[in-house]
Amino acid sequence: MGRKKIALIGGGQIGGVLAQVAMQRELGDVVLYDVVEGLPQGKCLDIWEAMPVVGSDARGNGTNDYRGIAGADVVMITAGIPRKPGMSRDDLLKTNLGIMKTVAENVRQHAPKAFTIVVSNPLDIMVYAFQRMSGLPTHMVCGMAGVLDSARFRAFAAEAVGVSVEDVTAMVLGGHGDTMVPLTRFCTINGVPIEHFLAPETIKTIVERTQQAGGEVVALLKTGSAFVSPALSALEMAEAYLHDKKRVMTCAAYCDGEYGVKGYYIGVPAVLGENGVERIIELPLDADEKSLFQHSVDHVKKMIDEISW
Ligand code: A3D
Repeated sequence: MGRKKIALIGGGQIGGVLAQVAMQRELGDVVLYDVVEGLPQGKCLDIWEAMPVVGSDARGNGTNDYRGIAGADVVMITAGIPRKPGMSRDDLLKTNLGIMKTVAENVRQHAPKAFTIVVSNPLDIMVYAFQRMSGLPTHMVCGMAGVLDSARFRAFAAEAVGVSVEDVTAMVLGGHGDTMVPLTRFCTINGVPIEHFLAPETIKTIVERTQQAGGEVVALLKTGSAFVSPALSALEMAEAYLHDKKRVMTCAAYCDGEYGVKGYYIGVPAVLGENGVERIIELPLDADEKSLFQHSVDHVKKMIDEISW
């Protein structure tokens, strides 16, 4: 029995970290696909040459040929182009939907059994588009956003309380963006509600910082967006699938009536294991949480319904 095969579509900032950490942890052998000639090959060669230092026998291959992803167990998609000067959001969306169509057709052709994790933005649209364009089973396709948003919330909360990040649990639901819903009621320090440790104003500051955390990094970097935290978050999800962990993670999952959402992908807590998204956990949201969640869902639906498919 050989190692698992992990195909990464997009060899940019996130793709590079995904390749490095997946190989370092021996999660599987990596195939890194990108349209830019030499980029995925160069990154993989560099990472592979580092493996003796960290004691990993995982292999990494860069390619510009989709046949390289054949038979992958996991596919992670970060392909896309960032907005260029003078380009409208609509133009960007059109271009990136075009890219997703090619990706979807090739994953369907070469790796139809894979568990696919979409990372490309706008996340909730891209994961919907990938599933729709590939026709792959909805439970085998999901999007990464909630794990990252929750990780950010946990980092800020742990720092404010003065405890280990390991002891903070948090859940951020809804779409990935300004409308995300950090559920403070379900945030605990080793089971003890966060309200026991922090004043309401402090919690509010943490919620707002979480909602704007992506932008905070962009403003500092200036030439790109966060790439280490999204990569590690996506890998947690891949690992839950590959090791059949049954982890409870917030991810953009296909809802078929759960939370009153039918036929769309949205950030909800789900169990990830060998069958992909095995089930969605429905939390008893209170009236305020429900209305914030609904607002987020409506925002995602509106964007999807405006696209001429
Ligand atoms: P970047 O470094 O630009 O990498 C994107 C890669 O996609 C580049 O190497 C391109 O060459 C490649 N690419 C372009 N067209 C194609 C194509 N047709 N087929 C295959 N590859 C192609 O970006 P990044 O790695 O920093 O980010 C990747 C995506 O993730 C972007 O859409 C980001 O907005 C998104 N992102 C999402 C989150 C979430 O939490 C959901 C966080 C951060 C970034």
